[in-house]
Amino acid sequence: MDLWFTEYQKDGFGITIKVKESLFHEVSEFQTVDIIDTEAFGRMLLLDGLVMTSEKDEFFYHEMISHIPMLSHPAPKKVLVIGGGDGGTVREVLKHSSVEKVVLCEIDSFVVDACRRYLPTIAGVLDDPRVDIQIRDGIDYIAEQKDQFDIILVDSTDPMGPGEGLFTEEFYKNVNAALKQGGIMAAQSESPVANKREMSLMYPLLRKAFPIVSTFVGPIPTYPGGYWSWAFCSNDVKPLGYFDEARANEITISCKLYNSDIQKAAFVLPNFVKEIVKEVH
Ligand code: AG3
Repeated sequence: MDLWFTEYQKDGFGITIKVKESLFHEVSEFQTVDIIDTEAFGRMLLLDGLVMTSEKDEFFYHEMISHIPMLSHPAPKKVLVIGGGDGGTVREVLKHSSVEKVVLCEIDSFVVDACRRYLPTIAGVLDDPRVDIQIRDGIDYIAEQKDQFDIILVDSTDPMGPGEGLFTEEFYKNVNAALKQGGIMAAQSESPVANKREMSLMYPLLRKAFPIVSTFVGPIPTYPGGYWSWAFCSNDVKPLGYFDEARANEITISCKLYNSDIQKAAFVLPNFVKEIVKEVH
C-alpha cells in the first residue's frame, strides 16, 4: 500500500510526498517530532506535521539564511543560532574561517537528538568544539545577552506553537541588544505565497526594533508555496553595504546554491513581496 505524507499549507493546498518509512516518532514537551524517509527528498524532519528540512533540499534554506548575512560582515567571530536544532544552519556558519564560536539555542532536545541520529549529513557538525549547544528557550536566552554576537540567525518554525514568541517586538529588541556593533540578524520570515498575513504582521515589528530592515528571497521546494523569505536587520549594515567577493568565492566552492551573484540578487524583490513587507518602491 502506498503511504503519502501531506503538509496542509493554506487555502486548500499542501505538499504531498511519498513515504518509504517512518524512522522516528515522539511527542516531546513542545511538539510532535518525526523523521520520515521519502522517495523524493530523502530523510525529512517534521515538527507538528510541518516540513522543517529534508536531506535533498535543505541547502536551499540553510545556505541562504547563513551566507547572506555572514558575508555582509567583515569578520564574524561569534554567532548565535536560535532554533535550528537540526544543525544545518550551524554547519553553514562553520564554513566561515573567522568563526570562533557558534551558540545553538534550541528549545527541544528531542529535535537535536533525532537529527544527530537520523540526519548525520545535516547535524554531523554539532560535535565541533566551536559549537556550544544550549537546550533552552531562545526568548529567555536572548534576554540575558548584551553586546555579544556578530551575527544572530533566527532559524525558527512558523509563528504558531513553540516558535510563536520568536515573532514579537520584545524578542527583536532583545536580539538587537545582543548584537555587537556592525552586527546583523537574519530571521526566516515565511512564504510570500502561503503566509502573506504572517509576513505582513512580522515586518512592522522588526521595524520597531531595527533601523535597517530588508528582505531576501529564494526558492525552497518543500516549504509552503515553494518560495521563501528572510529578514535582514541591523543597526548599521545595509544589504550589500559590505561585501567581500573573494571571501564569497571561497564559500561558494562548498555550496550547492550560494555564490556572489546570488548575494547580489537575493534582495531583488518582486512587487507583490515589496507590498507585503511594505518596502518603499
Ligand atoms: N525552518 C523552518 C521554517 C518553517 C517551515 N514551515 C512550514 N513548513 N510550514 C527551520 C528548520 C530548518 N533548519
